[in-house]
Amino acid sequence: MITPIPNQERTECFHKMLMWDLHLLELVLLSITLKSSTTIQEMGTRLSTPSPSSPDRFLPVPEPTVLLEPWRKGDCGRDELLHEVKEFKPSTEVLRIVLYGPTGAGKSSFINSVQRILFGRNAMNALENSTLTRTNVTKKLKTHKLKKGRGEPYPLEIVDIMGIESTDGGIKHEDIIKAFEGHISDEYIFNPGAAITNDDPKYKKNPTLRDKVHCLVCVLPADSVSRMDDKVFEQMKHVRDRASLLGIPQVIVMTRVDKACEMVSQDLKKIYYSKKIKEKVDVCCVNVGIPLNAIYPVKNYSESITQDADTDMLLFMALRDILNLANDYVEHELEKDE
Ligand SMILES: Nc1nc2c(ncn2[C@@H]2O[C@H](COP(=O)(O)OP(=O)(O)O)[C@@H](O)[C@H]2O)c(=O)[nH]1
Ligand SMILES: [Mg+2]
Repeated sequence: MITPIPNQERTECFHKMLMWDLHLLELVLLSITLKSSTTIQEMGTRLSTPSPSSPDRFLPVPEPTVLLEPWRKGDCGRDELLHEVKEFKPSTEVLRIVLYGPTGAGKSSFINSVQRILFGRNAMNALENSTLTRTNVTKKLKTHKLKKGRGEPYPLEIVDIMGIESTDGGIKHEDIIKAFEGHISDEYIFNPGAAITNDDPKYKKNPTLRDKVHCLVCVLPADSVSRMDDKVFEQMKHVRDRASLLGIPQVIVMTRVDKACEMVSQDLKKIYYSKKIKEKVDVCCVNVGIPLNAIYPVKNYSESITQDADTDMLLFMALRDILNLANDYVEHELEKDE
């Protein structure tokens, strides 16, 4: 004889079956979604949008690495930029900028890269340090006078200085300030133990506008900026505060983007679609306190010897804005004197 199942048990059993069916349906739907996703971009977006019944109970949800909208848009083509930069005529004889940032950030490489885009061929100017042996680490103030062709001077000087370190082995922020105020002469060897004093033979007591720096460029490496010691940011804050007080324009050049994002390393054109690069730009923005529109991600010409249009574009964009900002500052200072 068959004993009838009590009503309550029958309802529970029905519920369990219904739940299993629902789970099965979720899995089927998820697999259809994945199959019909045509690009990594779509796939990332679909996966990261949890459904009300949350399929992420079954699969880990990967973060999308590609943005649907670029975080920045290019404003003109390479030829236009090249022309604008090469024919730039400042309101003074020569513009002067200084690069500061941690050792190994790519300051010397940036100088070489800028010289290279102006020349249109490989050019060696500043000695880059070897990451393996840490040789050629910049220890003195060196002014690099740029050229736009053989024997043809370009109206820009880039001052390279010793790097900031989290230990006491790097440049003191007081020295960076003295350098951009124009007090330190070329070839001065920095002493990590003590800042320059007024009676040093390399100390200029009354610097002119020609000696002063017209734009401050903080150079940060995209691949390690998130792990940088707070002490480095603290030193930079002192520099920034003094420069802001004097009204000197400030930008960040974020180097080594190819080391920070695999997609960008494969194709530099995708830089403004890279979520990773955008995150690094945000870290720079928050930790140094410089607005997003004054941060320029670049890839330096450090490994390759052949010219590349995408590498050029990023460098040209940074250079064009630095030149314009530096010139605005010079004009403002000249107006004050009138
Ligand atoms: N892959 C890559 N390497 C870079 C880039 N910029 C600089 N480097 C390398 O990083 C190391 C440090 O660069 P360097 O210019 O000497 O740094 P500095 O101490 O700030 O002057 C060198 O080995 C460079 O070749 C970049 O954009 N991409
Ligand atoms: Mg250097």
